[in-house]
Amino acid sequence: MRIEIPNALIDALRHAQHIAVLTGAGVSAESGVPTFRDAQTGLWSKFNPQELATRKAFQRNPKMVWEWYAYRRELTARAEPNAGHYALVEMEKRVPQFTLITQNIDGLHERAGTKNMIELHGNIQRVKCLREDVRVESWVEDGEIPPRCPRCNSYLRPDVVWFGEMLPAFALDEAFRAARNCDLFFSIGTSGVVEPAASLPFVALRNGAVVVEINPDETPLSRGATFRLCGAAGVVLPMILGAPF
Ligand code: BJW
Repeated sequence: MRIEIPNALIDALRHAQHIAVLTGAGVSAESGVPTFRDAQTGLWSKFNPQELATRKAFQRNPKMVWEWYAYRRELTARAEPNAGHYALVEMEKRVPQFTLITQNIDGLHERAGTKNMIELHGNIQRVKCLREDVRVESWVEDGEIPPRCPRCNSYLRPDVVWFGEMLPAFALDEAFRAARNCDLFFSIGTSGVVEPAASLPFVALRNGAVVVEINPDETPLSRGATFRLCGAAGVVLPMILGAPF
């Protein structure tokens, strides 16, 4: 399918004072990191989230959950940022204010070079203590899985946000502030079904921002977005950055 960047969008980019961008797993798909809900390749076509991405699941079967995250930690550590990640780095350089809000835990935006970034769902490369909820930088590897917190001997867990858990308060406040204050908002590579992140583009719309969706598939946002660019982030974003703004 031929994708065209509408002139009105180029105009909005030219005049934008604050761009906010929400990204989801689709942005990293072209780096080889599986999405969650895509029917054939999504992680949850093979695994049940209730068995793996909840605190209860971890308490029930800590070894299995730890190993699932260890497998994904290695996979994301090997992945490289793609053309979509790099286009967003370039976008940040071209506007007075830029806020990237990501649901991704793979750290690829940071590795690409994005500066002003909010991680809503944590980062898979970090671990924290299950009991005290504080980050842990080092621990003794004595073969026990999961390893134990050196301070309180509780299990260590990945520093990600599971279903039913609160998002980091500061990150969430900043994300909603950016959605309220931006004049141009991009929602890229997210199915838009997981709250509270899914509400951000609607907050931007209500506050008068131009909202652009980049996704090969339809989402709950598609009909309400100002512009819908139906394609892969790694193709569409470089096209946008190639436009004269
Ligand atoms: C491409 C592409 C390409 C493919 N280019 N695009 C209000 C109503 C109902 C329920 C709730 C509510 N508020 C809270 C809830 C409960 C829950 C929730 O939202 N449930 C819904 C599923 C119904 N939310 C929570 O529990 C959150 N906590 C919270 O709100 O606390 C307070 C509270 C608790 C309980 C009740 C009420 C309030 C926490 C959410 C944590 C989400 N955690 C996960 C796992 C992280 C760790 C891990 O990785 O294992 O985060 S779930 C998973 O989904 C992950 C993602 O960040 C998140 C979003 O997924 P994403 O990124 O959108 O990926 P996909 O796969 O869904 O979509 C990919 C898209 O890319 C697709 O559209 C493709 O088409 C597209 N694509 N290739 C561009 N190349």
